[in-house]
Amino acid sequence: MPHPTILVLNGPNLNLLGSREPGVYGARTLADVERLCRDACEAHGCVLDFRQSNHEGVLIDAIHEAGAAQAAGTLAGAVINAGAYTHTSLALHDAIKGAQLRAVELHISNVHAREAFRHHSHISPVAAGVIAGFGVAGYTLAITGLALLFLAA
Ligand code: CA2
Repeated sequence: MPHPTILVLNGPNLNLLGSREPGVYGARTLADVERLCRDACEAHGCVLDFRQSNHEGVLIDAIHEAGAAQAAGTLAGAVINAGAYTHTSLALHDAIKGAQLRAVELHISNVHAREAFRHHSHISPVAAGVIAGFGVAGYTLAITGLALLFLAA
């Protein structure tokens, strides 16, 4: 499949990146992250679809859409930073599983070195891989990992 799409899906509050909590999430904005992702996708011959929503249902719809595109052969998979929904959302777990989406779970911070309520993820059991703690460079790592998984499939 020439130039498959990679979806990078960002959940709640990630639109605030770069404006607050730079000690935890760094100084780069979501627009900066989008540029990083575009470069990483181009390096792997893929096309970026970059999204952010603060609404669980919008994220679920995007996952369903991505699952259908993956089944049709036009999408390699998705990098998902579900934000705090990672720790709460059975609905996102069910959406990824139901859509049979190849997903890499991504966190900017090392969630395991933070509060106990961030140690459990509803996404991990349905993710192909997990990356956490590398700052926004983790998006590049996740895209590389997803491209490798896609090539190996
Ligand atoms: O480390 C990550 O990427 C997280 O997914 C970020 C979520 C957090 O709830 C997860 O436990 C770990 C929070 C995203 C909110 O991002 C902000 C960025 C700047 C200022 C305020 C929030």
